[in-house]
Amino acid sequence: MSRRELMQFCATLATTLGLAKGAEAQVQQAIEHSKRPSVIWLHFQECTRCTESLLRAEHPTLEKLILDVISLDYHETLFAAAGHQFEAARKQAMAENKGRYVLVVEGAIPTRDNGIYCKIGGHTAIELTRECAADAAAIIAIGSCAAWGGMPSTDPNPTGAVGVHKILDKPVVNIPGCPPNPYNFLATVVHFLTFGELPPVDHLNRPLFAYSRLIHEHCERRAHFDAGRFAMEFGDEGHRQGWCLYKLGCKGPETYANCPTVLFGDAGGGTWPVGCGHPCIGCTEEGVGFAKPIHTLARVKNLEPPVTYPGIREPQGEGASLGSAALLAAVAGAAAGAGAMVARNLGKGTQTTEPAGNESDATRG
Ligand code: FSX
Ligand code: SF4
Ligand code: F3S
Repeated sequence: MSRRELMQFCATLATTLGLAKGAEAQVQQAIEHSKRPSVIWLHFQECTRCTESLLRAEHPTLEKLILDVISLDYHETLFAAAGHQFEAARKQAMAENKGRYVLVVEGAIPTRDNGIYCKIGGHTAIELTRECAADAAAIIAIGSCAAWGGMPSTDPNPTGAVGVHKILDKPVVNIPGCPPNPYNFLATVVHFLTFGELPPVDHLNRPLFAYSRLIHEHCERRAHFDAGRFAMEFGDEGHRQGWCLYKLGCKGPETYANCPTVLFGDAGGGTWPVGCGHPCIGCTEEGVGFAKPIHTLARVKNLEPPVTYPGIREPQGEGASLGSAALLAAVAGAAAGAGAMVARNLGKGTQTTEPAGNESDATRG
């Protein structure tokens, strides 16, 4: 990784973690001078999109991540090896890095009938997870499947799928999302590398830097929610105008995640579900994602005004600015796109026209 790329990577992750100004130097110091942590990555009941999502991270790209930041010593999707050679690599990495490696688990663990519904090399997911967790320094459950069961645990849950923490008696950091944002994973690993411990978590063991706010608090359509402007059908005038998707079933008001600020795919502004015109389905949130029908109205948990919009009169030097918008945009490597998106919101007028069929006294949960 070039020096410039490394500095950008450190600044991106320090911002994602919400660290104080100047902390990127500490992150950089840790990455440059620490031994790359060994990472053992297991796959169980899942669709592999968590890995696909990581493959699409641009800051850094995956090969730079593997070669310069971590030592990915076992990964069933990315390894060229197979069979006994492959299993030997896992055993070797575990022995050489005993007590120091990071275990990442992707996918849910089937528990019904002694876990026979997911086996690798003749061992069940339960056995493999417990074996690898025993000498791990830190355990990360990536994706909603690993965090709380996700899609495989959907009623009637035929395989008895559960999250990783249900079968271990060690702490597990959960990074839910289907798929989760790769920068939330990378920032968690870099926090471990820089400070020697995993980041602070909430009551569901999710890192606070990523899951302490509702999507609804940062959504670029929030002004439309507050003004009662809703899309009522896909493709109607309100939908075309980019109005709030609450009445199409958006679960942003009851889902904790940083999707609107970190974005996906390093492809510019608006690249997250709601930004693309689809209601959030609450994929990070147990009891919401894959549990509540997409069209049902969300339970609005918090009606506080969003923090990413300026007040009418901002004291000089505080509040949202194009500068802070650019910083947020840099997190997703989307300076031009997201910066433009926030600039658009800052300059938005107070449109009052209702689309045909919209209700003026809209119910808000
Ligand atoms: Fe699950 Fe990840 Fe969804 Fe898929 O593997 S969280 S089904 S994105 O791939 O575990
Ligand atoms: Fe955004 Fe959904 Fe909240 Fe509307 S309901 S403001 S679309 S998160
Ligand atoms: Fe998932 Fe909603 Fe984010 S569907 S990706 S939590 S916007």
